[in-house]
Parts: sequence; C-alpha cells; structure tokens
Amino acid sequence: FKVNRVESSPIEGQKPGTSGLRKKVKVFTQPHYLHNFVQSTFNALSAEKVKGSTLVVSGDGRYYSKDAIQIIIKMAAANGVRRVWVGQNGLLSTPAVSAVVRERVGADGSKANGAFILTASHNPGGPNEDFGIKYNMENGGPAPEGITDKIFENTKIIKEYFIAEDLPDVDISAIGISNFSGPDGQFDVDVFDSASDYVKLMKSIFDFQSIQKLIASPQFSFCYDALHGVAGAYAKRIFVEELGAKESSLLNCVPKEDFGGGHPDPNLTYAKELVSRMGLGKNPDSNPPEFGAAADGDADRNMILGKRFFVTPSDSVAIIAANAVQAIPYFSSGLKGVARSMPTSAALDVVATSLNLKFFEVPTGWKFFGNLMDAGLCSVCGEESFGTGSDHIREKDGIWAVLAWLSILAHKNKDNLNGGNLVTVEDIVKQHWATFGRHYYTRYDYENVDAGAAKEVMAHLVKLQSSVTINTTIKGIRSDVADVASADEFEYKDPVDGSISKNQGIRYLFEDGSRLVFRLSGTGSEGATIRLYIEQYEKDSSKTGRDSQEALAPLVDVALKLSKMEEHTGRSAPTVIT
Ligand code: VG1
Ligand code: CO
Repeated sequence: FKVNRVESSPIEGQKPGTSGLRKKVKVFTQPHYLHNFVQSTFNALSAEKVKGSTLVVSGDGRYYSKDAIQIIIKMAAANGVRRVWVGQNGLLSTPAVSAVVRERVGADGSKANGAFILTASHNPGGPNEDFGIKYNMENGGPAPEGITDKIFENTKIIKEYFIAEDLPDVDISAIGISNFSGPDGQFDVDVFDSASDYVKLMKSIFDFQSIQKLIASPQFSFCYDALHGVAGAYAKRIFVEELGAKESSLLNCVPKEDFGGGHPDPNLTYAKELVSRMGLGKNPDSNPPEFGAAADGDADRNMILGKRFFVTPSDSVAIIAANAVQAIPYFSSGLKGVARSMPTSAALDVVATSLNLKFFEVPTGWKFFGNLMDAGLCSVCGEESFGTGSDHIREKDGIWAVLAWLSILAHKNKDNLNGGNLVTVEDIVKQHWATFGRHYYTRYDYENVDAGAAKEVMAHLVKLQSSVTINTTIKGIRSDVADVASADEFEYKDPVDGSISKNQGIRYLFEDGSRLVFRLSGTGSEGATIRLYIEQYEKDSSKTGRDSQEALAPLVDVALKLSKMEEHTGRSAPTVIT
C-alpha cells in the first residue's frame, strides 16, 4: 500500500471527556472528524512510539463501528503501526480490551502497546445517537489527563493526516491474520476470538467450580441482561457454557448496533425488563430469580439485584471488599488497598477502616484508579455509577462484578446448597449494614440541561460555599438536617505521579457525615448534565431498614432549594434517579 497525506484543518469540540470523545454519529461522520482525532492521538503518542507498535481496535459494536475500524486500520498502516488486533466482528468489551492489552500474546510473540476503544458506553446507539472513541495505554487503562490534554491540543492545530487509501477493507468477521506490505515494511491485521482471552482471565481469578455448584443448586436461580450490548458476546460463554446456567437465563444477549433501540444503561430506570423479572418496578414478576444482573453497552458497568432487592453500587463495592479475601481466590493473600471515586458513598471507607486497608478517594472516571493499581496500592475499587473492578485489569468490569457476587453467594452458601436455607443477596446486604452501618444514597441526574443554566447552578453553589451564613440558609430550608462542617471544590493530587486535577465537583460535608455533591457530567454528547449525589450515614442498626428516598427526603429538599435547581434549569424533577 501507499501512504496518502491528506490536508485537514482543526474541527472544534474534540476534547475528550470523562471517558473519551463522545458525540452524535452525525458529528463523527463529518469529513475528517474521526481522522483528525485519530491522527491527533498518534501525534500525542509521538512517532517513535507509534512506529512498529501493536494496536488493538474494537468496541461495543455500536452503529458506525465497522466503518470506523476500517478507517483506523488504514490510518494505523499509514502511521507505521506494525499490526492491528481486532476482536471478531469488531467486538471487544471495554474490560476485554484491557485484558487483551495486558495478557494477549500474538502468534509471532507480539504484545499490544495500546488500544482504540470504540464506544459511547451507556449512551444509546444508532444513526441518530452516539458514537465514541477513547485511547488506552500499554497498561490497559484509559490515557491519563496528560495525554488526553495533548490530544485535544493537537486537534486544535492539525494540518494533515496520513492514511493508506488503497489498503483493501479487511474482513473482520473471519478469524485470521491478513498481511500487507507498505513503505515501512510489513503490516498485519489479526482478527481473533473476542472472548477467549477474557474468559481465561476470569477463570484464573474466580473458583468456577464453586460458582457452578451454586448455579446448579435448585435453591438458586439466575438471570443476566446485556441490554443488547457487547456483554452478550461473553455472557453465553461464561454463564451458560462455563458455569452451566440455562440459556433462558440470558436476556437481550445478542449485541445490536442500536442496542435494540434502548438505552444500554444498567439502572432501575433503563433496565426495565430485568427490573420486572426481579420482582421490582411497575410490573413485577410474581416468581423472581434469586439473583439478577445487567451490563451497559461496553460491559464495564454492572447492576446487581437480588429477589425484589436492589444493591446500590456504593454498597456493592464495599461488600465485595469486605468478602474478597474469603470468597475470591485471586485475593486470598489479602487486599493491597481500596479506592472509590469522590461522589461514591463512604460505605467503602468504613470497610477500609475496619479491615485496616489503605484507602483512596479519587475524582470521577476510571483513569484515576490505574496509577494506584500500577503502584500496587489498590486491589478493589468502585464508583457509584455502577462501576466496580479490581487490579486484574485497568478498567471497570461488569462481568467480573457479577462473578464476584456469585462467588460471595457461593461462599456464604457452601454448606447449605443441599436443602438448607439459602443466604440471599438481601441477607448479605442487610448483614453488611448491621456490621458497618448503612449509607443511604441516591443520585439525581438532570440530563440535557441548557449548558448556560448548568454553569449558573455551579457558579451559584461555589459562591454559597464561602458564605458564612450557609448554615442559617440551610436551617431556613429545613431544621432537621445537621450543620455543614465544610464545603469545597474537590481537588485531587495523585499520590503516585503528583499530578493535580482541579474542579472535580462541589462538596457540602455535614457534621453527621451526610454529603451533598454537585458536578457536571463529562460523558454527555449534547447540552449539559448536572449530577446531584446525596448521602446520609446511619450507624444505628435499628434504623438501617428504611426506604432510601424517604430517609433522604430532608437532604434532597435542602439540595434542591439550596442550588435553586428549578429556578436555574426550569426542571422540576430529574430525568433519572438512581
Ligand atoms: C459517568 C460516571 C462515571 C463513569 C463515567 C464512564 O461520568 O458518572 O462515574 O466513570 O460515566 O462510565 P460523568 O462524567 O458523565 O459523570 V462508562 O460506563 O463510560 O464507560
Ligand atoms: Co461503560
């Protein structure tokens, strides 16, 4: 093939957000749009690093992925990349990409140097919906801010990109290696099975036999909803073929370009079918299974449900941390430490204190956990946004979280699978609250708000923080909440590389441990999304069984009035409550 140099010019708005660049498909298909971003990434990595390298390119299979993969292959060839690895049909979940970068060895002994992941995660897909791209580094984790800032700077000055226009399209539906030769020598495209590296890794972490026994037990029942995301490509292999679950326990496990028209976000609002099946929501089934879980489009998120019972993600990571050493072979020699994102509830903090573990609080987004893991400081981490994971890879991992819960259930039930009473998901959570106290928690999302109005809300809240009369204002709204002890804008200094991330959300910390956090989303593709996180700690075990929206009502009231949410945004209610 030949290398074509194509003249280009900067296109506005290519700043990567919390997890890559996410825009409407119509934006991505503009001339030069994807090309500019890909070339800017190669330029940020520097030519020496790109030349001769091995690059993974795949994603959640959403609309436009197949075209994007062919474009990136041609640009990789033109920029001197030695080989591109593609999951069959362009499918690799985000955690599987991370696993492939870290673990896979090519037929010629090669290892990957980085990856383009094509996904907009939990955002809908299709010609009128979202596409996304993000770059992951050699450790299998998202590029740090130093790199994403450089990529953005490059997009603002780009003049040209390189592409091998005459390279034929590669058939990504067939496993095998295609060889080409160009001006720099040989170039290969290696299409491989999307699941096998990931399945192998999971089998090295968990005790599959003990999970098999749980699943085979007549007292237990299981169901998994991939919401037509890429998790479907792994669910059948792992839950059915390896662990013996029935095929009928899989819902929506065929990956689709538009996620079947749904919103592939595993929460109580969007995972409606699973929610009903588990005996919750508006149309509850009468005979729900004991355990249910769902994933998002790229399979890095998870929702865990018991029979008629929802596990908040903040509790989930705390419960996994509290039980990991006993229940999961990978952790049997102990946890190196634990970490959560700032808005995630302090349930994990209580476990860390009680087990005497190193503990870290990082800004929102998985990229901040990677440095801690690379430095051997953190084993288990999580976010309130249905993200849970560990140092087995450098992304959050939806199926890993399900296997972690199945392992805990298998461990707690190891002596009563032959007729004893099953310890249920609900029992495990309630037992955890009795031991550690409960963090009542909810998140309100105001999606697609006018960007100016969102800025106003945040500016108003920053101003209020420094007000000496803040407690008088709050008491004027409700007298039954505690005093604010401090308020700030969260700033993080990475303990490993010393880098500083500012303006990571506005916090109001109350004297009784309650918190209100406000921040703007960095993953939307249009307008702005305001997230409001509300949390209250209850140590008294006689009071941990309340309905969470009811327990949090006073704080919600304060948050909405303090922020003047309706006045600024015109919204009387959030779009999503989780
Ligand atoms: C959201 C979540 C955040 C998560 C991010 C990526 O970000 O709040 O916790 O890490 O999505 O998740 P934001 O900036 O919109 O609040 V996903 O599954 O992209 O991969
Ligand atoms: Co995701």
